[in-house]
Amino acid sequence: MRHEAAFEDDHGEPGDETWDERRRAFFSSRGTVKPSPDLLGHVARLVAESRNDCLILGPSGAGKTALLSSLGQACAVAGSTELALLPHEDLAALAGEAEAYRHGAGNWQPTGETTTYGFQLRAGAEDFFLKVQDGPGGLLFPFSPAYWDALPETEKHAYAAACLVLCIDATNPRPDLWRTSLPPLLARFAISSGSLIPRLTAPPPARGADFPRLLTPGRQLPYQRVLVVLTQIDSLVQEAFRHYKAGYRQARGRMPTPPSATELALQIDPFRLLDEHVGAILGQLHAAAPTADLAVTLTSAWGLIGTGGGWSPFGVREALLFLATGECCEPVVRYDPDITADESGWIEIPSPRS
Ligand SMILES: Nc1nc2c(ncn2[C@@H]2O[C@H](COP(=O)(O)OP(=O)(O)OP(=O)(O)O)[C@@H](O)[C@H]2O)c(=O)[nH]1
Ligand SMILES: [Mg+2]
Repeated sequence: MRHEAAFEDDHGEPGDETWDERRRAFFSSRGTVKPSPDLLGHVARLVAESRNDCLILGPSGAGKTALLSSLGQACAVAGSTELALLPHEDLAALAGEAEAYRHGAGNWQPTGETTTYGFQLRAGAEDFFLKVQDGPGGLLFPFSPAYWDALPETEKHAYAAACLVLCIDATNPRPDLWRTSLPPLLARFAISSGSLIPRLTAPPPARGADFPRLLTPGRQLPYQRVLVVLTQIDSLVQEAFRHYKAGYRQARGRMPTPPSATELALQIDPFRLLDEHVGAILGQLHAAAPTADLAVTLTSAWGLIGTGGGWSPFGVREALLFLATGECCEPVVRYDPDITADESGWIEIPSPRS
Protein backbone atom coordinates (compact mmCIF):
# COMPACT_ATOMS: atom_id res chain seq x y z
CA MET A 1 0.00 0.00 0.00
CA ARG A 2 1.35 3.43 -0.85
CA HIS A 3 0.30 6.80 0.45
CA GLU A 4 -0.97 9.79 -1.44
CA ALA A 5 1.24 12.85 -1.30
CA ALA A 6 -1.50 15.50 -1.49
CA PHE A 7 -2.03 15.86 2.24
CA GLU A 8 1.46 15.15 3.39
CA ASP A 9 2.80 18.75 3.50
CA ASP A 10 0.41 19.69 6.25
CA HIS A 11 -0.18 16.38 7.86
CA GLY A 12 3.05 14.48 7.98
CA GLU A 13 4.67 11.69 6.04
CA PRO A 14 3.70 8.07 6.37
CA GLY A 15 5.76 6.58 9.16
CA ASP A 16 6.36 9.83 11.07
CA GLU A 17 4.76 10.55 14.39
CA THR A 18 2.07 13.01 13.21
CA TRP A 19 0.92 10.72 10.47
CA ASP A 20 0.80 7.74 12.79
CA GLU A 21 -1.20 9.71 15.36
CA ARG A 22 -3.76 10.74 12.75
CA ARG A 23 -4.01 7.25 11.48
CA ARG A 24 -4.62 5.99 15.01
CA ALA A 25 -7.29 8.65 15.52
CA PHE A 26 -9.00 7.38 12.38
CA PHE A 27 -9.37 3.92 13.67
CA SER A 28 -9.54 4.65 17.36
CA SER A 29 -13.12 3.54 17.73
CA ARG A 30 -14.38 0.35 16.19
CA GLY A 31 -16.96 0.94 13.50
CA THR A 32 -16.59 4.68 13.18
CA VAL A 33 -19.72 5.53 11.24
CA LYS A 34 -19.88 9.29 11.25
CA PRO A 35 -16.49 10.93 11.73
CA SER A 36 -16.63 14.70 11.98
CA PRO A 37 -16.06 16.54 8.69
CA ASP A 38 -13.12 18.20 10.43
CA LEU A 39 -11.46 14.86 10.97
CA LEU A 40 -12.27 13.79 7.44
CA GLY A 41 -10.46 16.81 6.06
CA HIS A 42 -7.37 16.36 8.19
CA VAL A 43 -6.25 12.85 7.72
CA ALA A 44 -3.84 11.74 5.07
CA ARG A 45 -5.41 9.28 2.72
CA LEU A 46 -4.18 5.81 2.17
CA VAL A 47 -4.21 5.00 -1.48
CA ALA A 48 -4.84 1.51 -2.66
CA GLU A 49 -2.55 -0.60 -4.66
CA SER A 50 -3.89 -0.35 -8.13
CA ARG A 51 -6.35 -3.24 -7.94
CA ASN A 52 -8.41 -2.92 -4.82
CA ASP A 53 -11.63 -1.69 -6.35
CA CYS A 54 -15.05 -3.30 -6.38
CA LEU A 55 -17.78 -3.18 -8.94
CA ILE A 56 -21.28 -3.78 -7.63
CA LEU A 57 -23.87 -4.90 -10.18
CA GLY A 58 -27.45 -6.03 -10.21
CA PRO A 59 -30.83 -5.05 -11.59
CA SER A 60 -32.59 -1.94 -10.33
CA GLY A 61 -34.04 -2.63 -6.90
CA ALA A 62 -31.57 -5.41 -6.07
CA GLY A 63 -30.40 -3.48 -3.01
CA LYS A 64 -26.92 -2.40 -4.15
CA THR A 65 -27.01 1.11 -2.75
CA ALA A 66 -28.74 0.05 0.47
CA LEU A 67 -25.99 -2.51 0.98
CA LEU A 68 -23.29 0.12 0.54
CA SER A 69 -25.09 2.48 2.89
CA SER A 70 -24.91 -0.15 5.63
CA LEU A 71 -21.16 -0.85 5.41
CA GLY A 72 -20.21 1.53 8.23
CA GLN A 73 -22.85 0.22 10.60
CA ALA A 74 -21.91 -3.36 9.70
CA CYS A 75 -18.37 -2.68 10.89
CA ALA A 76 -19.71 -1.45 14.22
CA VAL A 77 -21.19 -4.90 14.85
CA ALA A 78 -18.84 -7.26 16.67
CA GLY A 79 -17.43 -10.18 14.72
CA SER A 80 -14.50 -12.56 14.49
CA THR A 81 -12.14 -10.06 12.86
CA GLU A 82 -12.06 -6.49 14.15
CA LEU A 83 -13.23 -4.11 11.42
CA ALA A 84 -13.18 -0.33 11.41
CA LEU A 85 -14.39 1.77 8.52
CA LEU A 86 -13.77 5.38 7.69
CA PRO A 87 -16.05 6.55 4.88
CA HIS A 88 -15.00 9.28 2.50
CA GLU A 89 -17.50 12.04 1.85
CA ASP A 90 -19.87 10.33 -0.58
CA LEU A 91 -20.24 7.21 1.52
CA ALA A 92 -20.70 9.27 4.71
CA ALA A 93 -23.50 11.21 2.96
CA LEU A 94 -25.10 7.96 1.77
CA ALA A 95 -25.01 6.50 5.30
CA GLY A 96 -26.71 9.71 6.50
CA GLU A 97 -29.47 9.33 3.90
CA ALA A 98 -30.00 5.72 4.94
CA GLU A 99 -30.23 6.72 8.57
CA ALA A 100 -32.87 9.33 7.77
CA TYR A 101 -34.75 6.76 5.70
CA ARG A 102 -34.75 4.21 8.50
CA HIS A 103 -36.18 6.84 10.80
CA GLY A 104 -38.94 7.61 8.33
CA ALA A 105 -37.52 11.02 7.35
CA GLY A 106 -36.90 10.67 3.63
CA ASN A 107 -37.61 8.53 0.63
CA TRP A 108 -35.16 5.96 -0.60
CA GLN A 109 -34.54 6.69 -4.27
CA PRO A 110 -33.15 4.51 -7.05
CA THR A 111 -29.62 5.55 -8.00
CA GLY A 112 -29.65 8.31 -10.60
CA GLU A 113 -26.03 8.38 -11.64
CA THR A 114 -22.93 6.30 -11.20
CA THR A 115 -21.01 7.14 -8.04
CA THR A 116 -17.72 5.85 -6.73
CA TYR A 117 -17.74 5.42 -2.97
CA GLY A 118 -14.37 5.43 -1.26
CA PHE A 119 -13.54 4.33 2.25
CA GLN A 120 -10.69 3.20 4.39
CA LEU A 121 -10.92 -0.05 6.17
CA ARG A 122 -8.93 -1.67 8.89
CA ALA A 123 -9.40 -5.41 8.98
CA GLY A 124 -7.45 -6.96 11.83
CA ALA A 125 -3.94 -5.54 11.46
CA GLU A 126 -4.32 -4.60 7.80
CA ASP A 127 -5.35 -1.28 6.28
CA PHE A 128 -7.13 -1.01 2.97
CA PHE A 129 -8.46 1.73 0.80
CA LEU A 130 -11.42 0.52 -1.20
CA LYS A 131 -13.51 2.08 -3.90
CA VAL A 132 -16.87 0.73 -4.97
CA GLN A 133 -18.59 1.90 -8.13
CA ASP A 134 -22.38 1.84 -7.92
CA GLY A 135 -24.64 2.85 -10.81
CA PRO A 136 -28.30 2.66 -11.79
CA GLY A 137 -29.12 -1.04 -12.20
CA GLY A 138 -31.22 -0.30 -15.29
CA LEU A 139 -28.08 0.72 -17.16
CA LEU A 140 -26.90 -2.87 -17.55
CA PHE A 141 -30.00 -4.96 -16.73
CA PRO A 142 -31.46 -5.81 -19.20
CA PHE A 143 -28.20 -5.71 -21.09
CA SER A 144 -28.10 -3.62 -24.23
CA PRO A 145 -24.98 -3.34 -26.40
CA ALA A 146 -26.00 0.23 -27.26
CA TYR A 147 -26.04 1.26 -23.58
CA TRP A 148 -22.74 -0.46 -23.04
CA ASP A 149 -21.14 1.37 -25.95
CA ALA A 150 -22.44 4.67 -24.59
CA LEU A 151 -20.84 4.19 -21.15
CA PRO A 152 -18.11 6.74 -20.47
CA GLU A 153 -14.55 5.44 -20.31
CA THR A 154 -14.22 6.26 -16.61
CA GLU A 155 -17.13 3.96 -15.87
CA LYS A 156 -15.69 1.21 -18.00
CA HIS A 157 -12.44 1.46 -16.00
CA ALA A 158 -14.29 0.02 -13.05
CA TYR A 159 -14.88 -3.12 -15.01
CA ALA A 160 -11.23 -3.91 -14.49
CA ALA A 161 -11.77 -3.79 -10.70
CA ALA A 162 -10.34 -6.44 -8.40
CA CYS A 163 -13.69 -7.62 -7.08
CA LEU A 164 -17.07 -8.14 -8.66
CA VAL A 165 -20.19 -8.13 -6.49
CA LEU A 166 -23.42 -9.39 -8.03
CA CYS A 167 -26.55 -8.43 -6.08
CA ILE A 168 -29.67 -10.53 -6.38
CA ASP A 169 -32.84 -9.60 -4.51
CA ALA A 170 -33.80 -12.81 -2.70
CA THR A 171 -37.44 -11.70 -2.68
CA ASN A 172 -37.54 -10.84 -6.39
CA PRO A 173 -34.57 -12.57 -8.01
CA ARG A 174 -35.50 -11.93 -11.67
CA PRO A 175 -33.92 -15.09 -13.14
CA ASP A 176 -34.85 -14.16 -16.70
CA LEU A 177 -32.98 -10.89 -16.42
CA TRP A 178 -29.89 -12.67 -15.08
CA ARG A 179 -30.10 -15.41 -17.71
CA THR A 180 -30.15 -12.94 -20.54
CA SER A 181 -27.92 -10.19 -19.16
CA LEU A 182 -25.14 -12.03 -17.35
CA PRO A 183 -23.52 -13.83 -20.33
CA PRO A 184 -23.11 -10.69 -22.48
CA LEU A 185 -21.87 -8.76 -19.44
CA LEU A 186 -19.27 -11.41 -18.63
CA ALA A 187 -18.19 -11.34 -22.25
CA ARG A 188 -17.64 -7.56 -21.96
CA PHE A 189 -15.71 -7.86 -18.68
CA ALA A 190 -13.43 -10.65 -19.88
CA ILE A 191 -9.92 -9.83 -20.90
CA SER A 192 -7.35 -11.91 -22.68
CA SER A 193 -5.85 -14.46 -20.34
CA GLY A 194 -2.63 -14.32 -22.33
CA SER A 195 -2.57 -17.89 -23.52
CA LEU A 196 -3.83 -18.75 -26.97
CA ILE A 197 -6.25 -21.58 -27.42
CA PRO A 198 -6.95 -23.20 -30.77
CA ARG A 199 -10.40 -22.21 -31.94
CA LEU A 200 -10.68 -24.34 -35.02
CA THR A 201 -8.98 -27.65 -34.59
CA ALA A 202 -10.25 -29.31 -37.74
CA PRO A 203 -7.70 -29.64 -40.55
CA PRO A 204 -7.93 -26.88 -43.17
CA PRO A 205 -10.42 -27.53 -45.90
CA ALA A 206 -8.94 -29.33 -48.87
CA ARG A 207 -10.02 -26.69 -51.34
CA GLY A 208 -9.72 -22.97 -50.98
CA ALA A 209 -9.36 -21.05 -47.72
CA ASP A 210 -12.78 -19.55 -47.20
CA PHE A 211 -12.65 -20.23 -43.47
CA PRO A 212 -9.08 -19.73 -42.23
CA ARG A 213 -7.76 -21.43 -39.09
CA LEU A 214 -7.84 -18.96 -36.24
CA LEU A 215 -6.21 -18.67 -32.92
CA THR A 216 -8.42 -16.85 -30.44
CA PRO A 217 -7.04 -15.50 -27.19
CA GLY A 218 -8.57 -17.28 -24.20
CA ARG A 219 -10.67 -14.76 -22.35
CA GLN A 220 -11.20 -14.70 -18.61
CA LEU A 221 -12.69 -12.39 -16.04
CA PRO A 222 -9.90 -10.38 -14.44
CA TYR A 223 -11.30 -10.50 -10.91
CA GLN A 224 -9.51 -11.68 -7.85
CA ARG A 225 -12.79 -12.20 -5.98
CA VAL A 226 -16.37 -12.61 -7.09
CA LEU A 227 -19.16 -12.43 -4.54
CA VAL A 228 -22.78 -13.26 -5.29
CA VAL A 229 -24.99 -11.58 -2.71
CA LEU A 230 -28.59 -12.59 -2.05
CA THR A 231 -29.98 -9.39 -0.56
CA GLN A 232 -33.05 -8.44 1.51
CA ILE A 233 -32.85 -11.68 3.48
CA ASP A 234 -34.86 -10.06 6.30
CA SER A 235 -38.02 -10.27 4.15
CA LEU A 236 -37.34 -13.93 3.44
CA VAL A 237 -36.75 -14.67 7.13
CA GLN A 238 -39.92 -12.84 8.07
CA GLU A 239 -41.88 -14.96 5.61
CA ALA A 240 -40.23 -18.15 6.90
CA PHE A 241 -41.18 -17.12 10.44
CA ARG A 242 -44.78 -16.78 9.43
CA HIS A 243 -44.77 -20.38 8.19
CA TYR A 244 -42.76 -21.61 11.15
CA LYS A 245 -45.08 -20.03 13.68
CA ALA A 246 -48.21 -21.28 11.92
CA GLY A 247 -46.71 -24.80 11.79
CA TYR A 248 -45.68 -24.53 15.43
CA ARG A 249 -49.20 -23.55 16.48
CA GLN A 250 -50.66 -26.44 14.50
CA ALA A 251 -48.20 -28.96 15.97
CA ARG A 252 -49.16 -27.65 19.43
CA GLY A 253 -45.60 -27.52 20.69
CA ARG A 254 -44.58 -30.97 19.39
CA MET A 255 -41.68 -29.37 17.51
CA PRO A 256 -38.77 -27.21 18.68
CA THR A 257 -39.55 -23.56 19.41
CA PRO A 258 -38.83 -21.26 16.47
CA PRO A 259 -35.19 -20.20 16.23
CA SER A 260 -34.16 -16.55 16.42
CA ALA A 261 -34.14 -14.50 13.21
CA THR A 262 -30.35 -14.72 13.00
CA GLU A 263 -30.36 -18.48 13.61
CA LEU A 264 -32.98 -18.90 10.93
CA ALA A 265 -31.06 -16.74 8.45
CA LEU A 266 -27.89 -18.74 9.10
CA GLN A 267 -29.75 -21.95 8.37
CA ILE A 268 -30.53 -20.86 4.83
CA ASP A 269 -28.19 -22.58 2.38
CA PRO A 270 -27.02 -19.75 0.07
CA PHE A 271 -26.11 -22.17 -2.74
CA ARG A 272 -29.52 -23.80 -2.73
CA LEU A 273 -31.29 -20.47 -2.53
CA LEU A 274 -29.28 -19.16 -5.47
CA ASP A 275 -29.84 -22.31 -7.49
CA GLU A 276 -33.58 -22.28 -6.85
CA HIS A 277 -33.98 -18.56 -7.43
CA VAL A 278 -31.71 -17.87 -10.37
CA GLY A 279 -30.25 -21.14 -11.66
CA ALA A 280 -26.74 -22.38 -12.23
CA ILE A 281 -24.85 -19.13 -12.50
CA LEU A 282 -21.99 -20.23 -10.25
CA GLY A 283 -20.69 -22.73 -12.80
CA GLN A 284 -20.81 -19.97 -15.38
CA LEU A 285 -18.89 -17.58 -13.14
CA HIS A 286 -16.33 -20.21 -12.20
CA ALA A 287 -15.79 -21.10 -15.86
CA ALA A 288 -15.31 -17.42 -16.70
CA ALA A 289 -12.98 -16.78 -13.74
CA PRO A 290 -11.36 -20.13 -12.87
CA THR A 291 -8.68 -18.60 -10.65
CA ALA A 292 -10.95 -16.16 -8.79
CA ASP A 293 -12.11 -16.70 -5.24
CA LEU A 294 -15.84 -17.21 -5.70
CA ALA A 295 -18.34 -17.08 -2.85
CA VAL A 296 -22.06 -16.68 -2.18
CA THR A 297 -23.64 -14.91 0.74
CA LEU A 298 -26.84 -13.56 2.25
CA THR A 299 -27.32 -10.00 3.43
CA SER A 300 -29.86 -7.69 4.93
CA ALA A 301 -28.88 -4.05 4.76
CA TRP A 302 -31.72 -2.96 7.01
CA GLY A 303 -31.10 -5.81 9.47
CA LEU A 304 -33.19 -8.68 10.80
CA ILE A 305 -36.19 -8.02 12.96
CA GLY A 306 -36.11 -8.95 16.58
CA THR A 307 -32.34 -8.94 16.88
CA GLY A 308 -32.65 -6.44 19.72
CA GLY A 309 -30.29 -3.62 20.65
CA GLY A 310 -29.21 -1.25 17.88
CA TRP A 311 -29.69 -1.63 14.19
CA SER A 312 -27.50 -4.37 12.86
CA PRO A 313 -27.11 -5.26 9.17
CA PHE A 314 -26.92 -8.99 8.56
CA GLY A 315 -24.05 -10.54 6.60
CA VAL A 316 -22.67 -7.19 5.45
CA ARG A 317 -19.51 -7.16 7.57
CA GLU A 318 -18.72 -10.71 6.43
CA ALA A 319 -19.23 -9.70 2.79
CA LEU A 320 -16.86 -6.78 3.25
CA LEU A 321 -14.29 -8.95 5.01
CA PHE A 322 -14.34 -11.40 2.10
CA LEU A 323 -13.92 -8.63 -0.46
CA ALA A 324 -11.04 -7.03 1.41
CA THR A 325 -9.18 -10.09 2.64
CA GLY A 326 -10.66 -13.24 1.11
CA GLU A 327 -11.64 -14.52 4.58
CA CYS A 328 -14.91 -16.49 4.58
CA CYS A 329 -17.11 -16.44 7.68
CA GLU A 330 -20.75 -17.40 7.91
CA PRO A 331 -22.93 -16.53 6.01
CA VAL A 332 -20.26 -16.16 3.29
CA VAL A 333 -19.63 -19.58 1.76
CA ARG A 334 -16.82 -20.21 -0.72
CA TYR A 335 -17.69 -22.03 -3.92
CA ASP A 336 -15.69 -25.18 -4.41
CA PRO A 337 -16.36 -26.83 -7.77
CA ASP A 338 -15.04 -30.16 -6.45
CA ILE A 339 -17.46 -30.45 -3.55
CA THR A 340 -20.92 -31.72 -4.26
CA ALA A 341 -23.88 -30.29 -2.39
CA ASP A 342 -24.01 -31.27 1.27
CA GLU A 343 -27.61 -31.78 2.27
CA SER A 344 -26.91 -32.43 5.94
CA GLY A 345 -26.99 -29.70 8.53
CA TRP A 346 -29.67 -27.57 6.86
CA ILE A 347 -33.21 -27.49 8.12
CA GLU A 348 -36.36 -27.33 6.09
CA ILE A 349 -38.86 -24.66 7.07
CA PRO A 350 -41.95 -26.63 8.12
CA SER A 351 -45.01 -25.81 6.10
CA PRO A 352 -48.21 -25.06 8.05
CA ARG A 353 -49.87 -28.11 6.53
CA SER A 354 -47.21 -30.67 7.60
N1 LIG B 1 -36.38 -5.25 3.57
C1 LIG B 1 -35.30 -4.84 2.93
N2 LIG B 1 -35.40 -3.97 1.91
C2 LIG B 1 -34.26 -3.59 1.29
C3 LIG B 1 -32.99 -4.07 1.68
N3 LIG B 1 -32.07 -3.53 0.85
C4 LIG B 1 -32.74 -2.74 0.00
N4 LIG B 1 -34.06 -2.78 0.26
C5 LIG B 1 -35.11 -2.05 -0.45
O1 LIG B 1 -35.08 -2.38 -1.81
C6 LIG B 1 -35.30 -1.24 -2.60
C7 LIG B 1 -34.16 -1.06 -3.58
O2 LIG B 1 -32.94 -0.83 -2.89
P1 LIG B 1 -31.74 -0.05 -3.57
O3 LIG B 1 -30.55 -0.17 -2.67
O4 LIG B 1 -32.12 1.31 -3.96
O5 LIG B 1 -31.52 -0.92 -4.89
P2 LIG B 1 -30.45 -0.68 -6.06
O6 LIG B 1 -29.95 -2.02 -6.46
O7 LIG B 1 -29.42 0.31 -5.63
O8 LIG B 1 -31.37 -0.10 -7.21
P3 LIG B 1 -30.95 0.97 -8.38
O9 LIG B 1 -30.29 2.11 -7.71
O10 LIG B 1 -32.24 1.32 -9.02
O11 LIG B 1 -30.05 0.22 -9.32
C8 LIG B 1 -35.46 -0.07 -1.63
O12 LIG B 1 -36.83 0.16 -1.42
C9 LIG B 1 -34.81 -0.57 -0.36
O13 LIG B 1 -35.39 -0.02 0.81
C10 LIG B 1 -32.92 -4.98 2.77
O14 LIG B 1 -31.88 -5.44 3.19
N5 LIG B 1 -34.09 -5.32 3.37
MG1 LIG C 1 -28.87 2.09 -6.31
